[in-house]
Amino acid sequence: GTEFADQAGLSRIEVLDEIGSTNTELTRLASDEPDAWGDLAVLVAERQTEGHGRLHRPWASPVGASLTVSILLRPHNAAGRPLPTQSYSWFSPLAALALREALAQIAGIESALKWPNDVVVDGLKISGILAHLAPGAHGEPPGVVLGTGVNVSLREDELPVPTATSASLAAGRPVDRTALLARYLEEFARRYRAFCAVNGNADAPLDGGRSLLSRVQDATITLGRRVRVELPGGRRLEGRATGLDGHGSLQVVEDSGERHAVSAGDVVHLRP
Ligand code: BT5
Repeated sequence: GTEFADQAGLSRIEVLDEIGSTNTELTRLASDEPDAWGDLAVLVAERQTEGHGRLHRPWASPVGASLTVSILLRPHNAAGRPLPTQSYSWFSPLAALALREALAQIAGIESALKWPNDVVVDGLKISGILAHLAPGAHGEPPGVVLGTGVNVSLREDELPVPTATSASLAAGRPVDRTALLARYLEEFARRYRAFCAVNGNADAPLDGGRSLLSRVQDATITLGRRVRVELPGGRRLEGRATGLDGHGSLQVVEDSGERHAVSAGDVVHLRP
């Protein structure tokens, strides 16, 4: 644990046998003991009994077949100043890119991002990511808890919804859960440090390479498609998803020509 944390650049990693929700628990732990977790801490559960997604929707995680992990972030730039909170919307796409890389390396699977927070393989959901604010330490701005659920070795009959798949189903062979977790955390930590180093600027080159915005745009299969978007209040939009703006909002152009920047909602990909 500690050795891996040091090597991956994490401040702490803990594994629990069983918990309701790693997101809820890590938020609680971080507010009870603000100094005990550091700036990039990880909580993993062997068994998660009350996992949730957005809007209190349930997240299913069959025991032994899923990864359920939460990451506490207290983002600071190179000068030690807190990152602007506007940059926080980029943490979940950043995590999705890291998971995509881990799935490619460990399971040989090609995956993509579906806006706003899914990782999909051939259109089927293999992972969902849920970010929310966490209490900041000592009067600092809030941190973020970033939860990831990954379907690692669910069999066909264990899939909770018809739109789901698992890594082992997609790869057609067993996938090592621990190896996938380790690679995910390494890939995440590296990208996250690079993003903090540019002060959370999604347009800035990362590690001398392309910007986070352009990497996320390239990996997101929602872009360029016809979509139906259900907004949080229940209103619906239909049109073409043309891109992401600097906050990670989805730009949608309706047939009438009216443009929208959608910051939250559920997307259905429509046939052209
Ligand atoms: C998400 O929500 O996809 C975010 C899921 C985050 C889960 C992690 S696990 C660790 C941490 N602790 C938590 O309590 N949560 C996080 P959303 O986009 O709202 O999607 C939820 C919907 O996905 C559900 O309504 C189902 O339709 C579907 N779903 C549930 N379980 C699934 C699964 N295992 N695989 C694929 N789809 C699933």
